[in-house]
Amino acid sequence: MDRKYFQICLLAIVFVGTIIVIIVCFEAKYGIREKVVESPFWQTSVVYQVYPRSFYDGQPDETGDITGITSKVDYLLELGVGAVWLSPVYTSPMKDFGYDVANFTEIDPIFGSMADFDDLVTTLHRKGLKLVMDFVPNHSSDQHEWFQRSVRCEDPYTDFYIWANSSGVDANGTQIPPNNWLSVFRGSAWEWNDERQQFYFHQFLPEQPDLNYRNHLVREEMKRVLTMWLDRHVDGFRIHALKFLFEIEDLSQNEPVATHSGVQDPDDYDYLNHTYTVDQPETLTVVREWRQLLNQYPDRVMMVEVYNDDIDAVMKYYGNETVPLADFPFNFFLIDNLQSRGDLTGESLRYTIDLWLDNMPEGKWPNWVTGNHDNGRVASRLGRDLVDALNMLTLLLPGTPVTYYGEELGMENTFISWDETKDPEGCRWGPDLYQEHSRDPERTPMQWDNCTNAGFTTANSTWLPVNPNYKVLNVKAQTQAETSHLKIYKELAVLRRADTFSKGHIAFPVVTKEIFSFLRYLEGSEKYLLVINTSEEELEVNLHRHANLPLPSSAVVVLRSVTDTSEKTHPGSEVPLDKVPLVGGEGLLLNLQAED
Ligand SMILES: *[C@@H]1O[C@H](CO)[C@@H](O)[C@H](O)[C@H]1NC(C)=O
Ligand SMILES: *[C@@H]1O[C@H](CO)[C@@H](O)[C@H](O)[C@H]1NC(C)=O
Ligand SMILES: *[C@@H]1O[C@H](CO)[C@@H](O)[C@H](O)[C@H]1NC(C)=O
Ligand SMILES: *[C@@H]1O[C@H](CO)[C@@H](O)[C@H](O)[C@H]1NC(C)=O
Ligand SMILES: *[C@@H]1O[C@H](CO)[C@@H](O)[C@H](O)[C@H]1NC(C)=O
Ligand SMILES: CC(=O)N[C@H]1CO[C@H](CO)[C@@H](O)[C@@H]1O
Ligand SMILES: [Ca+2]
Ligand SMILES: [Ca+2]
Repeated sequence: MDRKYFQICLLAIVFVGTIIVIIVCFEAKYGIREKVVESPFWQTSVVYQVYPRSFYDGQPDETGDITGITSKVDYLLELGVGAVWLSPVYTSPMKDFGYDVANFTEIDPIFGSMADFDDLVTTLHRKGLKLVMDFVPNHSSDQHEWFQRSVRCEDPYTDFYIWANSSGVDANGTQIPPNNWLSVFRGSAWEWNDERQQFYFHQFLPEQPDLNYRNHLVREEMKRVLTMWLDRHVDGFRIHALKFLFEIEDLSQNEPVATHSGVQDPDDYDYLNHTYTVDQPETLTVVREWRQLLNQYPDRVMMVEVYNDDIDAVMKYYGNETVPLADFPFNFFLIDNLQSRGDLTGESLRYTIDLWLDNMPEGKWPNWVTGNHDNGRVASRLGRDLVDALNMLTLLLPGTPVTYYGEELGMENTFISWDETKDPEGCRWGPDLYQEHSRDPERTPMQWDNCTNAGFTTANSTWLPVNPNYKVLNVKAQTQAETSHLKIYKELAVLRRADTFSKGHIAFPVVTKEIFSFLRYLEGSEKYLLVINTSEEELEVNLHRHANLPLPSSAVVVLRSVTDTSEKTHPGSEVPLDKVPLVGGEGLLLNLQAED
């Protein structure tokens, strides 16, 4: 080869190489800066709650476990969710199914080992999914070593829990508690301990003594717990029963009787007005400490569980621009305000959605919850016909949807006989009343296929009975069907990544008793209209007649509920907006094309 030609080639290669190096360096320096402004994962992901006892029994013994979840990661990936929130897997005597933790830094053998846990985290991360742990700070199990040592007054554990002297003995020689405070699960919140000769306080079961957050050593220990999991690469925490963290310091104060509750039974939790035992201002100080701890790690989430009818009390947990606290407190209003079909109208949906959006502090991020391990299944609470509409609603509203396992299939409450009842809250109410209180019906095994035990386990039985409808209602059947709740859910999970949904605005063009609708739009992007028929009747709606903003004359169907089989609303067909046919409970997603 010509020597000169060779030199030119070499020069050209060096030149191109240099350019590439410059580009790579530039990308490394400024590309990272660009990533900082990317949305955090918890804003772009659907959060999917896995109740580990009931998801999949990988090591078959009737109860689901961590290897079971790991073996189903591909299912989660195909479903399109971005983060798994794992209900507690910590060492526990299971008096409250894991919400009574005996060791906050250890995995209970029923769920597997720490190696299994690490494997789950690695597998999820490899597939681009996140893992959020349940953190249960208010109380430990009475089997926790701290409590055992506190009973024996061994320092520094003596004041790790809330201890108080008896205020005397009654005629029968029974110790009288220091005040009238009640447990959420009925009766006095004080339990006498013979060994220490004092009462200890428990907001929940006697086997769940409350930790004493007025003791800074407790706060330090719990921060060590968080750090340990963060160092194990978990992507954040869902914080359990947060409003119960602090009680007032003066234990001689009785709580006042609730004036308007209508409750006559003095052992019922709702008999008292809990002014001294929930939502104390000190709780926010501790949440602030946890926030600061999480901020030392990149892209971690803090979601908090605060049940309260008072929206302002809930919003406080967001903090504000200067003092950020949780990324979000769970929005339970879609559950609380819509307890049964009778509560559901276009107007009540609008009210409930506005309640959150209008009260949320500036710059914060909304979230939408329709079910969890403490509330009945959507299909049973509101109606089977509404399953798709509610998934459309939560996945397409601005904010983060939180889906309880099985809701993508429209799983239903399972009847559980008194003999089979496991939930302590159900058990405490006795055979006549347990059905109103037990949370077992919504905790039954995930329905994978139509094999024995719904394909949940190869063991002979399951810890809670499988819903008998599993033969037709299961993942396999819904994957094979032409249309199904599962298929709609998957399409929604993809669709919501579009700019219109992730960044767009919202408007509510038509809201009547029967009809709820919202519009999602963004300049330069597709415009979508979700229309929901909240009634049980088939309707033909003239959207123009009720619209509070201009709508085009027709729109194209993107998705519809499985219950709608009409030719007119087949996906891809054009529907005139003055004649929109909807079956009862239907959700219809339309693409509004620009008017010519
Ligand atoms: C919790 O478990 C870990 C790991 O087994 C152990 O090292 C630790 O001492 C336990 N902590 C308590 C307080 O029992
Ligand atoms: C509780 O009772 C013990 C023994 O009677 C007494 O020494 C202690 O001071 C009392 N504690 C409080 C807070 O009253
Ligand atoms: C004392 O015991 C009797 C019999 O168990 C019971 O009926 C009564 O209510 C008890 N008295 C008090 C003050 O608890
Ligand atoms: C509880 O007390 C507060 C004032 O401390 C009052 O505003 C509220 O209405 C009371 N709630 C009930 C249910 O009695
Ligand atoms: C933010 O919250 C903190 C703590 O509650 C409070 O001190 C501060 O005034 C608030 N700032 C604004 C701008 O509301
Ligand atoms: C709604 C509610 O109170 N949920 C939980 C509160 O905490 C107890 C004790 O850990 C749980 O049993 C409940 O599920
Ligand atoms: Ca198992
Ligand atoms: Ca507490």
